[in-house]
Amino acid sequence: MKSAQPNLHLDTLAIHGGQSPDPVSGAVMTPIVLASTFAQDGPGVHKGYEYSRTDNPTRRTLEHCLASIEGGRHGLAFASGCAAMTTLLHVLRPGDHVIAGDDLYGGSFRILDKVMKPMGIVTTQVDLTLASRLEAAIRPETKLVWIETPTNPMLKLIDIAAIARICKGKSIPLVVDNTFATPCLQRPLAMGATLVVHSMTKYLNGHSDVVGGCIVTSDDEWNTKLRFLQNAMGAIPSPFDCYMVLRGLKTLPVRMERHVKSAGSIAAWLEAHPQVEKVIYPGLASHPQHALAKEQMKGPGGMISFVVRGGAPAAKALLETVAIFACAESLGGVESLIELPAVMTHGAIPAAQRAELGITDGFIRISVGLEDEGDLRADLANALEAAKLAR
Ligand code: P1T
Repeated sequence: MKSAQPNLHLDTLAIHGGQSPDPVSGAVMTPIVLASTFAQDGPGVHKGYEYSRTDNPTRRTLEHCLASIEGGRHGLAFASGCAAMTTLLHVLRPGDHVIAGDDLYGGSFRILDKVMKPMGIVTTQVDLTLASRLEAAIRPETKLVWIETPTNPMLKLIDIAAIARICKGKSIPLVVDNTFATPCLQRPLAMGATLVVHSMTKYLNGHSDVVGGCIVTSDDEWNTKLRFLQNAMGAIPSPFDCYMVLRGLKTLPVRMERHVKSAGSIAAWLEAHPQVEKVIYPGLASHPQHALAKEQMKGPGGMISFVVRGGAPAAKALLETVAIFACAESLGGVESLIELPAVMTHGAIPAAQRAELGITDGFIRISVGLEDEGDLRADLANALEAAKLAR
């Protein structure tokens, strides 16, 4: 069976990575194998598959594709981004210490704070925009460093190569949540990260119709541990969802190009709008890490955060007025989404911590979709007019 070579370009791997026409029928698309179990010629004599929690042909194809696009040796798919994270964190033992960035998806924070902490795994959150802050936070029992970059929702950037160098010096594995950037814009493994995680729910699937997650690594030992936990804990995606993500991945590079282009022009337009107090987008010269964005990323992404003048009433009016943007959690789909992190995606973060980060009542996050850029701007202009009148 011919299979795509790993030295091909990302655009090719997104379509062919881990895939080849079905040897039985010649079907060019990966079959969805729904079987929960696989016939064995005799006890323990099988064709590589025993039971679908352990391994499944559709999932294995997706896992190969994910590994190929992230430039890793091993890919593992899970039922959600949170399932991927929870499974990974179960490698740790009571007494182990985690250092995480200070700005994380609310659900990721909740796993560390409400699931792992009661199990004796303590996390220290540090603003790692200055990589040197990591060293001061490392303890003898630090077993993992966990970062998002760009972060959710503040869009802060963390210097992956600098953090990876410090981690390597102390033999601490570095996990990078690459959900916001995708491998199209950022390759953490090539910059020294040990593991990459994704919420596949977002850009990788790209159509807001699957919840999924994944981990990619080139480390054989990590792969063995994670594969054990993937089977033992069982937080696996369905074959149908695996097929859907494989299908979505084929257009990932094309979609990312358009997300970046539209987000760039909408961010600049928002920054000039009188009703907007502040815009955060790594592609703007006003972003404190604009230089790092250019160095570390191939493009500044499709996510924009901004503060609307007028606080909570203005934000409420804006989110109730938009017509093309949907007021909804999540991101990375073909359709544009708008949300209020303080109430929606980051409600799990304590109010004081939110305030310290700058997640105020007028702080809005948008996921720029693939609609006509002018239509999106007009939709925001109309909603910003409503925000101006709100009190
Ligand atoms: O929703 P799930 O597939 O379980 O993925 C969790 C997750 C992990 N990492 C990052 C960076 C994320 O943004 C998410 C999910 N985020 C949202 C639902 C959101 O609207 O931000």
